[in-house]
Amino acid sequence: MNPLTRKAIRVFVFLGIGLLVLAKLIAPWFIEQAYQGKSLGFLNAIISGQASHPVSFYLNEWTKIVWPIMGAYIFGGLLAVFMFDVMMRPTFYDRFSVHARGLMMRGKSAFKVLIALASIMVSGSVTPVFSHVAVTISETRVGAITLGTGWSTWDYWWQQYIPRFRLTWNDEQWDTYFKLLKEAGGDWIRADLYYGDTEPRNDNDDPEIINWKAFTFDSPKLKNLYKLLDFAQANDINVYLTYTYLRSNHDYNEDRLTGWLSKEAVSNGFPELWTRPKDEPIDTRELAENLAATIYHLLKNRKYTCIKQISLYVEPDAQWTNVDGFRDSKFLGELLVKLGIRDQVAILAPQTGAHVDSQDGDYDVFAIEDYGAVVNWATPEKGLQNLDPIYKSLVSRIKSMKPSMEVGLTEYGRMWNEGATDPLPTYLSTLSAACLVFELYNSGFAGTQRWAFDPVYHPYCCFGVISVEGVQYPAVATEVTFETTAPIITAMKQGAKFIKVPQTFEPQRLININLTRGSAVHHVEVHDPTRPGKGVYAIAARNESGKWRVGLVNLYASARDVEVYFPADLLPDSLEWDYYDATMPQHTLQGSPPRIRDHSLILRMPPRSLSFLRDQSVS
Ligand SMILES: [Ca+2]
Ligand SMILES: [Ca+2]
Repeated sequence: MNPLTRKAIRVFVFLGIGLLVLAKLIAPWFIEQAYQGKSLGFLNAIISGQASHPVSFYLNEWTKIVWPIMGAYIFGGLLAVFMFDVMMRPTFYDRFSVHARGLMMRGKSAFKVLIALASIMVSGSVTPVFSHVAVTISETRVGAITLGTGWSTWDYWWQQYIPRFRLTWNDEQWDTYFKLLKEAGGDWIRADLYYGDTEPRNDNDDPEIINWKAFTFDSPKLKNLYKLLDFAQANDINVYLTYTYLRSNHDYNEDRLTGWLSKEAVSNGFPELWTRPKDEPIDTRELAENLAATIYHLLKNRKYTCIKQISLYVEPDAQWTNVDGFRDSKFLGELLVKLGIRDQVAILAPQTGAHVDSQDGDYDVFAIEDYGAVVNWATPEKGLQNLDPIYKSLVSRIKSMKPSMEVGLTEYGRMWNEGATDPLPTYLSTLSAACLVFELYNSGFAGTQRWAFDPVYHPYCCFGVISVEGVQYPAVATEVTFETTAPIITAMKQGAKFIKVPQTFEPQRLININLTRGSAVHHVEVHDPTRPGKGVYAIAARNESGKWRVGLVNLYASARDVEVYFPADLLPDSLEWDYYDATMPQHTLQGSPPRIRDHSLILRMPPRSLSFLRDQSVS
């Protein structure tokens, strides 16, 4: 039983006892007092016939009406408790409250709302049909996308069978890669480098004194990095630059002495490293010196303004021993201060896969990865599960910090699917990943990067959004295996151009182009009548021009109507609707959303779909 109903029953019982005491003990005493003229004046006046009737007559008359009164109380009270209990039931209450909210959103006065609701109850239609989802956008801001939304890119591999294939791309391949990268949207990407490419031998024995002559910034090995940075610079894409691993097997195998910073390589006579055991830098300060010198060159000599963040490690907890993503940021910060560029580039830490709490260090962006969230497609109404609890503490800390630190998700994309069958998982992971992105932006995250804009990933796991011409994938694959990767490497060597994997590329493109850097994220409330009500996700952002971008995810296998309420003072006057659904089309689909009436519009979301409403107001 509803606890409020239990309370109501208690109130009913106590009132009943009170009424009984009043009727049996207090009322007769009053009658006697009044009979003797000792009571209050107006009561005395009621009993005016003292001469014709004895007091016992009045007491008898009273006794006759006491039980009908009590009976009416018990009957009426039980009915009221029952009605109260019905109203408190979640489905009724939600429908009722949605209707009330709908009336209020349309600017009706509280009195009119009350009248409308009372008439609904009296007329007997006590369960107004609101089977649709309600999304209410508030004027309140909950965050801002200051880092951006985009991709991780990846050039340096640890597997023995994956060479630095970007070194072999011809101009046409680069063109198709950049064309797709541009089409895919995204205004924040990761670029990686190998320290051995800029400092093939340690410059000297002192990590605090840079011997510039020992650095090889003109090395052909850096051609790919410069190509990517040039593209980012020309297309207003911000870049986060990092060392992917402590070594690149391809470069290391060509010149093993470039592995001078790897303790294992040095102490074991520079052996094959492709089995990738955990390794340790000889001196983490040397890695910091390499990054400081390299970033100085990129900012000052090559004049890149697109590089906004740098980081010493990716997944330090998983890839290395005896490094600390927070601690080591301090020495890096000191070197950047000495070079006079500390305020020109942000330090990102710790960039871990296993979540840790923020700690002492010199960093401006707290970055983590998420590959743990899951949707069970047999129970979509339960929504995204297994979200890391650290998000909640991060958000509260962001809000309490002054100035607030930016929090970014630097890798995500592989979402675990329960209850899904082939070939849908390729798409469904992107759909559930969209829920994760919405959830994080609604929590105050400042940026997200999807793993990865790279052709060697099989799309089955949802990592792959681009591929190469002429390669047929088997239906199912694990992350990256020789069997799935070798045909792609071969095709690339033969000059195959890049193509998109529509069912992952298109929905991610929708996310990227709509949730752009500089957007403000507004509070949004989703009411989904299907308990527990998490089958629909929403985000409401306003871009730098003040235009709304409203994202909606329908996790259900059936179409759902959603009513979207805009704040009364921030109404868009024209909207366009892009969506991608479980039919897995080759392109994003477009529909015409109905016009906004009384602050809201009703949209029919296709089954398992990602939708974006784009504000086209001219102002
Ligand atoms: Ca050095
Ligand atoms: Ca040095």
